[in-house]
Amino acid sequence: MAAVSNAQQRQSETGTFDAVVIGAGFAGLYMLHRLRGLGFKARVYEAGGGVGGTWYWNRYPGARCDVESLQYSFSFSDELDQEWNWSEKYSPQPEILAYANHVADRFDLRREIVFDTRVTAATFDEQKNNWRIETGRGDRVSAQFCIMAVGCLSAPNRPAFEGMSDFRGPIYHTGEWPHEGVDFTGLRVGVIGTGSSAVQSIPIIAKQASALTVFQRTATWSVPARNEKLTPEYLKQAKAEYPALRAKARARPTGFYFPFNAQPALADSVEGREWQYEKAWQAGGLPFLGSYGDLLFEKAANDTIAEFARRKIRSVVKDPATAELLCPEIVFGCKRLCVDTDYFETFNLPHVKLVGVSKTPIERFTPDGLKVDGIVHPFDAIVCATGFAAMTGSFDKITITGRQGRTLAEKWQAGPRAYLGIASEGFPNLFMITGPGSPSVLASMIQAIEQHVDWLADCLGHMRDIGATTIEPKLADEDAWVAHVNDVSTVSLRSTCSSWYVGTNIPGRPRVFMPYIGGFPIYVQKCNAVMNSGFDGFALEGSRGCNAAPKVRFTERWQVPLDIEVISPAAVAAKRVPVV
Ligand code: N01
Repeated sequence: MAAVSNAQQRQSETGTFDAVVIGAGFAGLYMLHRLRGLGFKARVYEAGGGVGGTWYWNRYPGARCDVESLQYSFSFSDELDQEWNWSEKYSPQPEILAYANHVADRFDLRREIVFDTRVTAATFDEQKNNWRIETGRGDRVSAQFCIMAVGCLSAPNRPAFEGMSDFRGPIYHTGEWPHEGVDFTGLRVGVIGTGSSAVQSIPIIAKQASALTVFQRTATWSVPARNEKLTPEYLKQAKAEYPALRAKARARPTGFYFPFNAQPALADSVEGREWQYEKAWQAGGLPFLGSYGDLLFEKAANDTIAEFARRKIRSVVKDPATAELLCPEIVFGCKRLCVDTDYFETFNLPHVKLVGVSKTPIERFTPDGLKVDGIVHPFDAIVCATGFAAMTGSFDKITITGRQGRTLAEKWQAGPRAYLGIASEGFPNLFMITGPGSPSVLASMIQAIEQHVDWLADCLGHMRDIGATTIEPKLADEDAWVAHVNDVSTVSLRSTCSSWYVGTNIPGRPRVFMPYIGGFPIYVQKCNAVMNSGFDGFALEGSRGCNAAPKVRFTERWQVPLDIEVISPAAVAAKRVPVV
């Protein structure tokens, strides 16, 4: 069915909805599906021209997910699980986008989605107890509930280098890649950044470019993906076991399943560790971090995996000076671990050069290229693989005004504050799917999204059942949760470096560990407890039966015990940081 707004000339709309959802990525799609199932009148506004969110915008060469496709997918429909066929272990971006489109079509979601429309403002009306939502295309609608499905990594970080407008060639950002693709054949290309987007795109750009220079500020840890095609036999077997795989995934702190060795690294012998690391390195991907249970808690343990990975880099990269520059000094896995295909190998190509910019930052763009340490590097095109204003960047783009005219930006000036990463005091009936303070990016995103949406669907259904007009976190409970999120993060070595997890990739942002690192099942247990207690920590107003037990329609499937074989930061922290 044609979407409401695919016609560029559509009329702006007014009207009233039960819920407005902002964003039509995986979060917005599933939220809409649940709202419709409950009989809520919903509208989704999406800035892009299609569904898919992250996967709509991030079309750079080599873009894939670092969670296996069989797990990076919705789990709410057995039929969907059975009918969709992933072609590769880590399927490429076009296939993930095709999957998002398939979901939109299969569940007939497009009729309520308005594309090419950016929400600019959302304002809470304290008299009417609803939200007024405005878009850049003149829409003025109201809704009892406003649901932010805006994504965690959706607002591109474009560092303001001097002289950018002077550069004569095109400047691309990996997170806003041209839909028609870019042909770098025969061009001199500069890439700024060495995070996941760069690590994936550099080997492919290098195959086209006549010369490629990579500007590296912080050397990155990366593990070979060992990506492979999935055979029909493998898929058949995997699908037969899908429900069990989904259940095992939910019980993991990461929300996805992989082999995990809970033993401490230092309890093993040198030879034992070498064997274990080699085995995991050959298997590839993020599970390499599951080689031992204490790698992200004990620096001495982490040093052993770091030294192994450095040796791997040195064994691949032939030029010793380049190899040393590529060897990270930070804690292994401190920033999001990269997963690559031929990243380090690419630096052996004669036309590929690495320039360190940690001590001598990029000075400026010039008409011909980039100036570093007094030297101009000439380019025909420059790629900024400089990441995102993570977790809160998409909130910043919308003027969100709550009670007494206070904006969310004002409230979050010193860092985001949200109860369970779902809602924020002073902003009744405003919800965040995978917001700051929830596992979000530290879990498999689609599982984290589904759990939030199911919880919200039950919450909204309950509010309707009891006639509640508003729900809003109590300040004391929100403060306690924010403190807990922060406390738990301190037990993880991930809190020790500068990264987008803590917001410091953007100059001037306060340093706050934003995702909840305690572990997915522990977080789910907390959410379930809040719901089962009749929304403990929230104030419900206008209801006929505040204390009524909520009817659980969708959250049932998230009643999962923590996989006790696996060590979670919350479990480690529990000795000194009680789960609130
Ligand atoms: O962004 P990043 P990304 N001068 O922030 C550098 C997910 N993702 O788009 O590290 C010079 O990681 C910056 O340097 P430094 C995934 O969760 C997943 O690559 O700050 N350099 C860094 O090297 C991932 O973590 C997948 O010192 C500058 C780079 O730019 C997240 O998205 C694929 C600079 C930014 O790296 C973000 O990844 C892609 C400056 N002024 C993305 N400013 C998969 O699933 C920034 N940099 C595999």
